Amino acid sequence: MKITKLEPIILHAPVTRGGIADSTHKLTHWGAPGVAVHADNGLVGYGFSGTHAHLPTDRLIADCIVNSYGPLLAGEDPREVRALWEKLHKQSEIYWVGRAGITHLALGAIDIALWDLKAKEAGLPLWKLLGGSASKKVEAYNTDGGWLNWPLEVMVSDCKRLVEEEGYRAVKLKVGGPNPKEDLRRVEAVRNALGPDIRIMTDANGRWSLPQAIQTASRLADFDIAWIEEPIYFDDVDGHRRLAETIATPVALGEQLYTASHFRDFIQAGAVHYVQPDVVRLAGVTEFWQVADMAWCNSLPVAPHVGDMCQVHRHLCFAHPACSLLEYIPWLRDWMEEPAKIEGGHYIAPEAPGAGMTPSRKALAEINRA
Ligand code: 0YR
Ligand code: MG
Repeated sequence: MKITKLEPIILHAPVTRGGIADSTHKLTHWGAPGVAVHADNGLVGYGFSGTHAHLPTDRLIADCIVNSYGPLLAGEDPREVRALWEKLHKQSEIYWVGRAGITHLALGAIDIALWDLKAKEAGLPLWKLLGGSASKKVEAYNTDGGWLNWPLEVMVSDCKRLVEEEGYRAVKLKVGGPNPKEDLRRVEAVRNALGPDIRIMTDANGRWSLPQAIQTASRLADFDIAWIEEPIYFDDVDGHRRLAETIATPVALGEQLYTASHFRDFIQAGAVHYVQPDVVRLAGVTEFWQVADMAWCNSLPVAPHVGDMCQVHRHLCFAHPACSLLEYIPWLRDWMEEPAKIEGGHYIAPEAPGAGMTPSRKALAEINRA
């Protein structure tokens, strides 16, 4: 099997109720800039990054995929994905300008597309190619009921519906709003509505200073929260270490970290409890696996962040021993050939061969080709 052509793709999918916000981000669409990698046997591999649908930036990512990395892939065998990852990763003209950011997101999308081809060629869903089992329990927690711009009553009724009608046993609430007392009121209202047995995660998206985080996270502990996510600025290793040593609630982070060595720094420092790598921010499946192994060796659970809207991560969770809990956000549900499926609060193992990012026919017809 040989790579014949790379085709850029940009997909922008509307988010729930026309717009969501956390303490730091506000968006109306989820962006999926990526690539279709064509092979000489007719198979097509798909891989996408995850963005806030900023078209000029999405074009840079798609352009980097096709024009910076593309020529290095012509004629190569996509089944040699780890060797190709290494070849692209050590391309000095490219990493000279970016060992994180656009070039890294581009590499991630390519790596996913190559794993997709490898799995399609083998006729296997990626989780099976990676040695996983469909009988493994992969629990889903839902983030889509807890946005910071949902009025309190809407948030409470959404969370109740997710638990009582859809079967989730865990939901995530955004905190880090302008008034910390309001954060506490919102979490308390959801705790009272859901009762003591449902797990509630909280996510401040990097908003707080260290003293704010110590104060508010300590008070959130009254509502028995499962973790506090990104309490302070994303890159602050020592701040998270000090926080983790100070508060009783576990610290979760990783969605903004680009590289395995970045994760190594947080893990070695004792600055993270729940490790949240994202296959679309790391350089794909290949680097995700490096991080998950590292977490596993340090007795830390991996609960991936779903910049891929869980399409690829569900495969990884059925295969990697560190992963048994996975976020769920539904924004690509209407665009994928085999959207993520959850029953009774657990992921169903996908059946189609590949890595899970093949757009539906309808989506392909509508997609804005970059
Ligand atoms: C905006 N999940 C997150 C939104 C989400 C963000 O990017 O999707 O809140 O990525 O923090 O844990
Ligand atoms: Mg988060």
